[in-house]
Amino acid sequence: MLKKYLRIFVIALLSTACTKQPAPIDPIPTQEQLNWQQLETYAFIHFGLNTFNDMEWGYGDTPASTFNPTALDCEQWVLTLKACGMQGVIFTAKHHDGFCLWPTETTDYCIKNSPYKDGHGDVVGELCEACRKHGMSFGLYLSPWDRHQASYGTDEYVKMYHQQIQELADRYSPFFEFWFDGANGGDGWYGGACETRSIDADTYYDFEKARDIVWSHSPEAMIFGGTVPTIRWIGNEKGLGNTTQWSVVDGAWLPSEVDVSIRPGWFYHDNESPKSLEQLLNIYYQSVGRNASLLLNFPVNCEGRIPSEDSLRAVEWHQAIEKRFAHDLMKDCKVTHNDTPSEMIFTFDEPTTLSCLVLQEQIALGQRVERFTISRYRNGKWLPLETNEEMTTIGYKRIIRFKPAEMEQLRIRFIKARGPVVMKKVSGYR
Ligand code: FUL
Repeated sequence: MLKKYLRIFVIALLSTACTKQPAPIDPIPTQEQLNWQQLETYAFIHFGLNTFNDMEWGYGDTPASTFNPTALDCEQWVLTLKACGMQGVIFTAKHHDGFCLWPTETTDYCIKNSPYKDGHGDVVGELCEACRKHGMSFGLYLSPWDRHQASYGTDEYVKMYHQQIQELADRYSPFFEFWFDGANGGDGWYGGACETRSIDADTYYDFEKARDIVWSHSPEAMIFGGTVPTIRWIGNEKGLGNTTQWSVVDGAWLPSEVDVSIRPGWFYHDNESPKSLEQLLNIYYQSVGRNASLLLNFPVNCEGRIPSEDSLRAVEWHQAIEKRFAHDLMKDCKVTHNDTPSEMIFTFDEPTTLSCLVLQEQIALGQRVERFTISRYRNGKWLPLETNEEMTTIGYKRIIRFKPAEMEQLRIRFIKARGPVVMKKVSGYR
C-alpha cells in the first residue's frame, strides 16, 4: 500500500525531473507558519526585577524601586543579535512576578514606579524602536501567571491580562510571535495574601480572546502556549530536539520551537557563564537540524546590556555555522531518482569526502518522510554512513552528521512516507 506512494518529486533541486506539481498532503502550514519557519534562529531576552535581585522567579513583592539599569541600550541588544544571525527577538514584557516593563495603565507595579529614567522609561518601547530601526522582527512574552496581583484567580485579573495585551498590541505591533508561558506555579504574593492559588489554565485565561487581540494588529504572529497555539514547545529547555520530529500533530500543522538560554539561567546572574561553542553548536544541530526553530535566550545584565562574554560567544557560534555550511559540495552532482525502490542517487565528478548532509522537504506541500537510509558508493560497494542519527523524519530541515567518509555516489532511500516524497533541497558539507 505504501509502495505506491513512494514516488519522488524533487522540486527546485531537480526542476527538469519534476514534470507536474504533486498534490499537497494535509495538514499543510499556513503562509505565516512557513514564513516563521524560515527564520530558523531568533532570540529571547529575559530582563526585569529578577535581574536586579539575582532571582529566576520573583514572588511578586520585589520592590519596583530595584529596577535600575545604569546603561540600558536596546540598540546594543539588537545589533548583537543581528551579528549572531538572529532575525527576531522576543522580550519578557512581564514575567511571573507581574512587573511590567512598559508604562501600563493596568497596574502600578511597573516601570513608571522605578528609578529608571525617573519613571519615564519604557523598555518594551525602546526595544521595539531599535528593532524597527535595524530590521529585526519583534515579539513579546507576557506571563499569564501573575504573582503580584491581588485579583489573580478571579475574572477581574483575566480582564486586566487582556487589557495588557491590548495595550501592547496597540502600542508595539506588529509582532512576529507572542508567548503565553505555561508556568502556573501556584504560590505568590497576590497583593499580600501570600498563598497558593490554582486555576485551570485550559479555561481560565480565555486564550482565544487573547490571541484575537494579538491578531487584530499582527495577523502574522505565531502564538506560543495557551489553548490555541500555532507553534509548540519541544518539551525541554535544554536545546534538545527529537530525531523524530513531526510538524503534523493530531491532524493539524503545529511546528516545534526549542527554547534554551545561552547561560544556565533565563535571567542574568553574576556567577554564571555562557555555554561553550561546542555546546551551542550541538544545540543548533539538535534544534534547527531536527525540524525545529531555535529560540536562544540572552540574559541582559544589571547595566542593561548583553554581556560581552555572551555576545562574543554567540557571534563565534554564528560564524562557525556560516563557515560549516558555506560550500555545498553536492551542488554540481548529477542527480537521478527511482520510484521502486524510492531513492535519489547523487553522483560526484570525483571522489568527495563529506561529514554532514542537510535535507529539506518541500513542507508547503506537507511533511511526508517517515523513514529513510543513506549510503555511499565507494570502490564498487554501497556502504552505510557511520552516524548515531536516527533517520526517520526530515521536515523543513534535517541535518545528519556522520564520520567523514569518501564517496563517488550518495544514495538516499525512502523506506516509509505519508505520500510521494517531495524534496526541496539536499546539500552536503565537510
Ligand atoms: C518558563 C518560565 O517559568 C521561565 O522562567 C522562563 O521564562 C521560560 C522561558 O519559560 O516557563
